[in-house]
Amino acid sequence: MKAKAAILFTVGQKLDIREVEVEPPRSGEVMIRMAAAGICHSDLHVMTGHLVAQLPAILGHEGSGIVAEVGPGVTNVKPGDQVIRLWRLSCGICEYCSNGRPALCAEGLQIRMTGRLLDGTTRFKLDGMEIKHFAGVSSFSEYSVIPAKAVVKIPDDFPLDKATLLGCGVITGVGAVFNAARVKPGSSVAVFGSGGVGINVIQGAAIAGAEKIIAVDLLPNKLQFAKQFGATHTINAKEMNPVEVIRSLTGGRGVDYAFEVIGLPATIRQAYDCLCRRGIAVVVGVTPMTTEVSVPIMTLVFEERALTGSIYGSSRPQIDIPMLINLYRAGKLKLDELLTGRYPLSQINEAYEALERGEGLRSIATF
Ligand code: PAD
Ligand code: ZN
Repeated sequence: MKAKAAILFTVGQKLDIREVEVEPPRSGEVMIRMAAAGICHSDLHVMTGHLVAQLPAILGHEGSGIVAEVGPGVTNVKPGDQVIRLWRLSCGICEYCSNGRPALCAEGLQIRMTGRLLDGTTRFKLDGMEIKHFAGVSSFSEYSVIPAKAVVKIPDDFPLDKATLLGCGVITGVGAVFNAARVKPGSSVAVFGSGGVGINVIQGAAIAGAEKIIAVDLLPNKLQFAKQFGATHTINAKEMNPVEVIRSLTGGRGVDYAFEVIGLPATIRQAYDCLCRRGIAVVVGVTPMTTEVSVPIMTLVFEERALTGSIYGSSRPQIDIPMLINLYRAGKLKLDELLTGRYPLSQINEAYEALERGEGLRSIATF
């Protein structure tokens, strides 16, 4: 089967739209006809070399579509089902899966590091050349093949464009609040970075019943969005020192929870510095893999502050995605307002340029 797809051949280049050959799904795999794919900063990190991936690869790790074909042994979905694709495969039986932390499963890491599916091969070819699967998803392709365990079936009447956003931005942001930090009602929260993922930390904190939600960004439009999604206070870090303002907004105490959703050592340190005693800082943003951050032992030990990370919202997608769908249907989770841009696959580079300029919140590529 032929499909148009956006390929990254070399770090620093734009995505190239090419027609690739997609092989049928093998045992335990499904082929998806993509409906939409999300424009997330993590793909941009791959294009700039901040995040390492095997190339050439079809990028994209947020996406939704319809099952076109299933390989032998697949029982959880059938052709015609609407699905969301997960960028972290999990085996379901290892220590981490059993403990409710499937994003830490080694099976998913294997696909992420090799760019090949579990049998060690790829389903994409371009003129006979092997093309890798980014994050095992490669959502920037009209058709792609993925392990059946890495899809979540969603209701037939759920709009696929909105569903796309659940697959990374929403589950990562809301999940960091619900699963990693476990934000309590009445607590105070600071969020560094109000982009596509950070805005979901903000709305997650609002759903969790936080009393103060302080959004930090450099762009006035993002801070405007932050208010719309539940921020009670906003700070433009270009104009003032966010740590000082957060301390003064909390009467000198500091916040219970701080989230870093940018991916910079300086803002990770700011998130830690604005905590109260026993406060928790959760890093969601991705920095280059060799980056290190230091914090003073004085506050780590004597104030029992915590610094931790959250991958894929520390979520259990088969439980959390249906929960997010229910929250949307109950009018509590904003998805309509989150989707601020649509680009045909042919204009995917323009979508990434708009992301770099800081326009909108979350965009999708459509097929
Ligand atoms: P985005 O570009 O939509 O948002 C980033 C935001 O940070 C923008 O609004 C910027 O204006 C703002 N910003 C940049 N520098 C600063 C600064 N110094 N101070 C305050 N604000 C600043 O990106 P995104 O929301 O798609 O992704 C955010 C990060 O999260 C990125 O590093 C991405 O790779 C990471 C991510 N992590 C996971 C995970 O599982 N941990 C999943 C998905 C994305
Ligand atoms: Zn993402």
